[in-house]
Amino acid sequence: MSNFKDKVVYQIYPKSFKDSNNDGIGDLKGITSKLDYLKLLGIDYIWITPFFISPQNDNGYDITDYYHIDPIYGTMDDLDELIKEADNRNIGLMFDMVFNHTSTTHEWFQKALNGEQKYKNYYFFKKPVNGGMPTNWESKFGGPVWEYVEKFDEYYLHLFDKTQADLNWENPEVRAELAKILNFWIDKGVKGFRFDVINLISKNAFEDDNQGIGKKFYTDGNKVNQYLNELNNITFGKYNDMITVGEMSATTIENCVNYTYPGNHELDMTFNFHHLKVDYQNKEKWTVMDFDFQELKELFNNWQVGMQIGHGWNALFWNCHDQPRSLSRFGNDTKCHDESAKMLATAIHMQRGTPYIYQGEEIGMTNNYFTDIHQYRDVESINYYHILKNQGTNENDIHKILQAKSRDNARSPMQWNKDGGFSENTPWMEMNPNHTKINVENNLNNPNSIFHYYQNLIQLRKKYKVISEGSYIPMEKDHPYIYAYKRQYRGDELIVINNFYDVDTSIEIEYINDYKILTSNYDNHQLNKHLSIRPYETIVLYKSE
Ligand code: TEU
Ligand code: CA
Repeated sequence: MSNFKDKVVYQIYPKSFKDSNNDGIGDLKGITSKLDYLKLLGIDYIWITPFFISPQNDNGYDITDYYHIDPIYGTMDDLDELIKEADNRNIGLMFDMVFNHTSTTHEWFQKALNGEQKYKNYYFFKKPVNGGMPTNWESKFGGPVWEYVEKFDEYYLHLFDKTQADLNWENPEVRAELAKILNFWIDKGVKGFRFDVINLISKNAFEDDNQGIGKKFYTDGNKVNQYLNELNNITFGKYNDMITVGEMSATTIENCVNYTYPGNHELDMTFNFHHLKVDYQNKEKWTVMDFDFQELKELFNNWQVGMQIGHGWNALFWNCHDQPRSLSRFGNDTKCHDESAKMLATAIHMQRGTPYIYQGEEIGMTNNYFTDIHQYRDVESINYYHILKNQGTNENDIHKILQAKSRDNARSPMQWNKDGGFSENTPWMEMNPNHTKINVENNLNNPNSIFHYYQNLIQLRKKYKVISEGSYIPMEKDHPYIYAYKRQYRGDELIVINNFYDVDTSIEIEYINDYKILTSNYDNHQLNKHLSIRPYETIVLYKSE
């Protein structure tokens, strides 16, 4: 466990970050070439999504070989150089460990298909039940979770794509193999791990789900804490400078406290996604709806307070490679582009937890608004295009849904300059045409840019312990436009005020003259007890005893 409270993590989706050899696909050398940019931003860690050998059906979350780099991303020498150059800049690398499943092209699965019992036991092969599938569960990417293998007259389990077979963690040999992979990368100089859907690894029972799609039988399962504690003890937990984060699907506060309570020796922090479902109509992702602001505030307040009471720790984020761009979703990506980007950044970075910045967020990248299915690359988006089509949804409505919800909104290439600057070749996915204006170069040249605002937020975290260590107290719970909270630490206090709407509004602040402004996305403030707040305004007030 390292001190991760005053750290900031930057997430890189390597395929779309920077292409060094002009084949249209981002790569490791591309990342190395941009380390100075990341150093300038001020981040401490880079989480890189998987670049291991993979058929790329799910862009690398389907791994064939956890020890080798996919040639599209470079070589082991390129990786060694990246680790060394990052280390020279005091930046640690976090690798993404996809341990719930492997690709069906993995040697273990291939041996299983050849009938080797040892390897069949690495996965879940089950006999048909009443002549059909073992359970009625549905895959996260649509369709059933069971794939039939004729020669065994058995099905194997895949919670995600049918080329991503779930590993059987009950089998101690599987756990030993996974620990070996972690230790291999630790020896290479890796400083942390992000664990993919790690709360799905313990399957409680294989029964039909009469109310849902099967989640309750494998989410936060009975043995997940035991498995994580075991991994911790024999791998990263032996070092005092490792940072770990678990991606938790459909989890609870109570479970995330257990995963991150320091005395449990499991993980440093967890991602949860509840705040990113407030624009799901009837809990259904593939719908279009304005976000429910009151629900968003309630979720933030409950998670912030709940994790604090339990001494757990949150990973703070709006964006990742699985989510549409927050600026298009919770802000205003046209008229109030810069203001709302800065407001959203503040709302998250001042919370109790460790902030994660997803590539392009720091320059205000937006959704892509694709209009043709051929512009999409993501397996989930393409599957749901067909599912919605089969349900009779018209083409136009399907596009509106994908424009709002597709993961590809986050996966278009990084916008380095007015010409793109990602690659000299046609990129694997189209670049957003707004790169002519929204790009790194413009951000670096403008002292008031979103980039410089993020840079300042990171510097403030390093300077003020109340940001990294303070307690969290909700404010203005019922305000229709404002999300506000206090942070307190040993006589220091912050008041963080965020207007989520394109409206003028106000709030009352007692003893406002005791405070100074730490940061804001507007200037010319009049600090009155009755504080006027402009559209998408954010203000952080600070006082010290
Ligand atoms: O994602 C887990 C997950 O359940 C969701 O985020 C999912 O991708 C989608 O949003 C459901 O609507 C992780 C990875 O981050 C993702 O990229 C992988 O596709 C997935 O696991 C499988 O490994
Ligand atoms: Ca390349």
